[in-house]
Amino acid sequence: MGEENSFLTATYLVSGVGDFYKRAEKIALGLTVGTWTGLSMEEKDKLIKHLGKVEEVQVLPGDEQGQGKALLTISFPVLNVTPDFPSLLTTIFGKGSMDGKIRLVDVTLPEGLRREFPGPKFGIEGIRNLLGVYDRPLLMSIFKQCIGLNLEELNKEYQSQLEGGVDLIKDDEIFFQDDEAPAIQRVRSFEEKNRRHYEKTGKKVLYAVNLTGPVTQLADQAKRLIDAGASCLLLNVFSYGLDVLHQLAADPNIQVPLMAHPAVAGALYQSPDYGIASPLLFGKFLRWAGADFVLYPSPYGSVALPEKEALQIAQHLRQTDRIHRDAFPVPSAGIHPGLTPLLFEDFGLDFIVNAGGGIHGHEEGSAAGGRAFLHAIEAIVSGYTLEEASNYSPELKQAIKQWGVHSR
Ligand code: 1AE
Repeated sequence: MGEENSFLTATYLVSGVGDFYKRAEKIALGLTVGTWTGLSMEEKDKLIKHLGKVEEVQVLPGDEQGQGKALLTISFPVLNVTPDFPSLLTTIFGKGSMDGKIRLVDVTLPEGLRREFPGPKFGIEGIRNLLGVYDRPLLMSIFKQCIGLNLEELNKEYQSQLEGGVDLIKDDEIFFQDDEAPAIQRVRSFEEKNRRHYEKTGKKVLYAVNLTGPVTQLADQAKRLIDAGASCLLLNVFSYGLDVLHQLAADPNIQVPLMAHPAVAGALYQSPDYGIASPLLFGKFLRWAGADFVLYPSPYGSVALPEKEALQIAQHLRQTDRIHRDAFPVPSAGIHPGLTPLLFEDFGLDFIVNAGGGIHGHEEGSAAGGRAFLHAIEAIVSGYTLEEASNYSPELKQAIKQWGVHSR
């Protein structure tokens, strides 16, 4: 990297007994130039510019088991890293991630280093321009029944999702290469449907096809899908690693939006004492890596995140800075139309309402499920309640009957 006198910082939440300042010094030394044995003075002098430094030790109230807690902030010379996630993560949270109760809660990068990460190619404005929708949260439908279906059956499902009036349709993340309906054929077929839908209704729709396969073939597969007409790519980013998203986002031949799915991320963020905090993982890291859309658990529904964390993620993704475009928060899982008022209250205009079961589980079918959501969203942004809107929308009325309306 070669940025002399420039530092990145990492903040850790640690728990345990003992001297937290000493623990911070051990991290600063152990993750940079030192180890558990001493080094010669001569080497120390030479290596001083690579040494980590304790910036802050903030002792927090301990827990009921008598364990103390503290936030430790360490600065690392930018000289120590190359501008990629493998180097960054190994430096700040490599071996140290296994050293007792320690959780990485925040990272700040100096501007020069941050610029080396691609960030989203489209951002919120770019996506809205692609879709021509500016005045409401977007609506995305998730394919639910897909494994084991042939192309004809999937075509029918796609068509009914389109007819529901959604803005985006995404593959389920568990849908991999499938002989009955290979990704290339799905793209050709669904994008043709998108084209016809646009001719008929004037409405544009993006299809996020699941980008899967061995990592060494991923960029080529992405290009094949784009050549076949793909308008958006879905990536199980945590199964592959953040650098894979980074490389796709930085690839000049990949000029479609990238959607990051959170599969496997629970193993990284769920523990209060270990792993990586969700606002950092989904908010900062995925934006730096280049996701235009970030799916993550909403504060409500079947797989939930604490509200504060879900809002912090959205804040990181939508922060305006001169370096990276913003990205769409997609708080997901177990979403149904009766949750739209709460979601709108929390996330405002620039987020995506994303649903699988809440669309396909509608008693009148998936098209009605989509319309119920759309009517709910349109009502809420116009200042109506769902109950009021349901007088004009039988689809919404039915959805409310099935799942209710949620308030705080
Ligand atoms: C947090 C990810 C949500 C997701 O991937 C998914 O498939 C949700 O489905 P539903 O809406 O819960 O049926």
